[in-house]
Amino acid sequence: MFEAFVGTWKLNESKNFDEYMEALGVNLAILKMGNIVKPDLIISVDKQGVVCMKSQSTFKTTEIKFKLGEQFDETTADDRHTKTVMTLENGKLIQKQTWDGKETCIEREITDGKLIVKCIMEDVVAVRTYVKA
Ligand code: ACD
Repeated sequence: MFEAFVGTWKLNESKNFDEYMEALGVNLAILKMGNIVKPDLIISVDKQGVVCMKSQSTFKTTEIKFKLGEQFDETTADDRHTKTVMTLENGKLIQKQTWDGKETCIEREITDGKLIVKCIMEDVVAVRTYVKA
């Protein structure tokens, strides 16, 4: 089931991402970059079940490695230091990040061959659509 996520994806569309970054408390300079940048998302998995998720752009590149269900330390593109856990629920890859008593959730699912990314912080939802490179 996870295999559907594997590959190289390009950002194609982004809705409400500025509001999401604002809700996270991202500073204005970074927020402006976040609005412009169109990252590639490269997802792979090795034989041991370790998933690598790399978000690559001219502005910033981040990489996380994790096993489903196992908490790890993440440093995000906007430099939050979070405790993160990834799970697969009904075909959705769910990323829960907690830091400073706050929580955000990033849900990824494949719909019509596209990778739909929903970024949720309290009542704010951003939707970003990636297509296969
Ligand atoms: C995606 C969305 C995943 C969102 C996760 C974290 C981003 C949070 C804040 C953005 C901060 C800085 C962004 C500036 C440029 C980096 C490139 C965008 C990062 C996804 O995976 O699409």
